[in-house]
Amino acid sequence: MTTPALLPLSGRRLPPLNLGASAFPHHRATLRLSEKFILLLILSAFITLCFGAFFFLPDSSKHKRFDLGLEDVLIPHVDTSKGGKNLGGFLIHGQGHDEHRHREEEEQLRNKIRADHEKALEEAKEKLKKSRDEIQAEIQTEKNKVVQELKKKDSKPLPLVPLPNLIGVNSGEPAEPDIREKRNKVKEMMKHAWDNYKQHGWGHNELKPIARKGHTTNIFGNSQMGATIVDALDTLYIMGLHDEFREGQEWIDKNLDFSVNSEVSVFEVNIRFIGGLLAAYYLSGQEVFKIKAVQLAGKLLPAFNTPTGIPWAMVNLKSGVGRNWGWASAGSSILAEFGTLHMEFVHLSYLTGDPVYYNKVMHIRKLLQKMDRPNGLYPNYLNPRTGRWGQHHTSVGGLGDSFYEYLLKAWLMSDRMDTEARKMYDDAIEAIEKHLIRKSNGGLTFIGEWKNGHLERKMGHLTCFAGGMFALGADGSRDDKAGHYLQLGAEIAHTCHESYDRTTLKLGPEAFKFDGGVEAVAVRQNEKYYILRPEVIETYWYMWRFTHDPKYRQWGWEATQAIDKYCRVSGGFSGVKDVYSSSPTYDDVQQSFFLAETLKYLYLLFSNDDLLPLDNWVFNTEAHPLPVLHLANTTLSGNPAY
Ligand code: DMJ
Repeated sequence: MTTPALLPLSGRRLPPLNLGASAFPHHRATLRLSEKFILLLILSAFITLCFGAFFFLPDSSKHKRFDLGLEDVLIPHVDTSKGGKNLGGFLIHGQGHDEHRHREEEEQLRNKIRADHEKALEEAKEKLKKSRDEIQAEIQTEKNKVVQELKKKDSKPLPLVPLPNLIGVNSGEPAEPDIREKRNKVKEMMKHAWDNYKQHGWGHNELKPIARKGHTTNIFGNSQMGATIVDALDTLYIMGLHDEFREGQEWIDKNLDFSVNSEVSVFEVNIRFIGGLLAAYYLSGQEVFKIKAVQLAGKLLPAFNTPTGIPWAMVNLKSGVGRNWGWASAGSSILAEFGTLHMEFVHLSYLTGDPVYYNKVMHIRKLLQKMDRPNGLYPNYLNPRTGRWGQHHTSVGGLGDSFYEYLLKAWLMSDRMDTEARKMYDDAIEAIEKHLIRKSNGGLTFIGEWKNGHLERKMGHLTCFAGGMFALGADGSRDDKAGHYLQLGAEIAHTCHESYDRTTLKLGPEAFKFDGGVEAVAVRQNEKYYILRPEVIETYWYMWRFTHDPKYRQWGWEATQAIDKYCRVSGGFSGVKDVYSSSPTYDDVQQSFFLAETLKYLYLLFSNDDLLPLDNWVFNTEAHPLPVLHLANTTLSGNPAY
């Protein structure tokens, strides 16, 4: 006979105990009694084992409690000093009734835990039966729910503030038929750019007009944030393209989402998105734009968490982690980037009643004010950890440009109350005139760049905006030098026009030299491109507004025709790689600033001055008009003394 293998309670399997004949082969007759005895012995050993197990096994309730992480739930107030006994992890007060009640509660709780546990197991089993796609769809639905909840939370109404007096939101239709015709041509170009973006790149940041698909660059991160839609909105509105404006509004309302894991440029997002949304809000009065602008601004704020308060160049919209461009001198932030936030941030504080935005940009200004400046010039690089300048490179073009522009515009936008900004502008312009502005041998005024102690006689297309800036700042200038600055603006406009006129395509190169017999011409191959930039046309427009000299409209028309002839393709508008070549090749990018700025400035150039008058509107650096704020009685800093 073979007894079944005995399984000990510990779970360790013992070898089978063979108690049959084969175990005691020579004692069959005499073993009968001892066989019984052995069986009795085994039985009693088994019973002893069972008893032992009953008394000495660990308290399972303890295991449950820790395994499920319910310590806090099960013993909410363990205080043995008050005469209670802590039995097996549960606090029992006194004896008898209390003890009984606690046992019942304990039992109920256990049952509930068991039931929850089983339910979770069942759900997990059910989940495992589902296909990967089904599980992913469920996860997505859950995610969407969370996003919707967050959206609801974020869309809470902002405080009502009186809208500034909005003057000059009208058609601006010129009386002269030939000017009207030119303006209509610009409007038609806008329609061509928009329609193709809509057809081939809708929702993407930009359009590739040749490949006919969406395009993006690292400044917008890796998400489809519809940069062209946001950047183009106010141009559509000003041109009276209201159906297109509504399409854009609808997309923004339904799709523009900033809770994305995407690293964006703080500066670019501020000037294109926040500026674009604020302008669309002021022009149309549609709340959605204001709400989106404020949501986005909240996502940029973590970029300011640096030891100095000088923001990082880039921020991840989801994690809030910031960093600087790898190419920037010694980990620096860029002057034109952290110095081009003021206009939008002042408006954000105005519209929300929250001083946080205003305080951030005023902090930057105060810090810059305190710093030593070599020759009175602001270097383009500043380290946000140490607060020290990086490489001593000063430019009114790339890396520096819009910092100066925003000092002037901060003053204008404050209804000329922000005299501190005006003073900083005046000081900076004086130093720039002294150290960077020169006349070429051929009599062209140009603005060079200061690099480690010497002047580079090269001017960028970007620098050409300065003609308009000098004209805009002429009124109110120190020592009443208005005439001088208007003249300087005219000279820069002339030089920049020459840079266009001396090319084959009549479009301006990215950078041009005044050196070694060369005047206003690009020398290096990688400086010969034109990427639909607005700065030269921007200066023509300001000069037109301040002088009404017809040559500015003429120059603007030359540029319009050149763009239409050489940059237009059937899928939109593209930049060209060489403005000196009669058979140019395309870069296949329709930049969002082409719709925001280039076409807007052209349209305004052929409109009446009462459309967005410069006494009431200030254009941000991406050509988004923001109204002048009459701040005399308004507190932006949270300090009533402001
Ligand atoms: C625009 O995005 C803005 O004008 C910015 O200030 C500098 N350059 C581009 C267009 O060239």
